[in-house]
Amino acid sequence: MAVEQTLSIIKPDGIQKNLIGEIYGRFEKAGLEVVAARMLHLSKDQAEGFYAVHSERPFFNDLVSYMTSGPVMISVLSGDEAVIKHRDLMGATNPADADSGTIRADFAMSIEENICHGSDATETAAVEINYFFGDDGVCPRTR
Ligand code: IDP
Ligand code: MG
Repeated sequence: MAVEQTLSIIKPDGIQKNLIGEIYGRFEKAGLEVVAARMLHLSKDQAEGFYAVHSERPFFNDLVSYMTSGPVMISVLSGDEAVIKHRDLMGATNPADADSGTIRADFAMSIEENICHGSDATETAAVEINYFFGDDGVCPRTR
């Protein structure tokens, strides 16, 4: 199995619900390691840039408002098959479709306010990690 890195964001509703430890615990139990983390209250420019791929979607403005409504916890996770493992822990985008026991099924309110973000491929993970952490700030894998 390949060791990968992926970008994780606990969105404003996850912070509001005081779920950082709960969510990090799930990552750690699944064998993922937090190798970088920062809490930020995103500016409109930062949120728009991060979600630029969705700029033509009808929900884009609402998504940017939601993502800038409070602080977020941004992390880099490392581990075997980290991208898909993290996506599996999150569950489907719409919590109504998410498997039970996933983060979104357990905590999300709606398809928009869905608690967490995770990169969808190693290529997008590299771009997203660079967006928030640049070339440094990510520790080498420790085990
Ligand atoms: P993902 O977060 O599961 O990868 P994406 O399709 O990349 O899902 O969408 C990015 C984010 O945009 C979602 O996590 C959610 O917050 C929001 N979103 C996606 N689809 C909708 C929608 O149909 N209505 C409102 N918000 C949406
Ligand atoms: Mg996505």
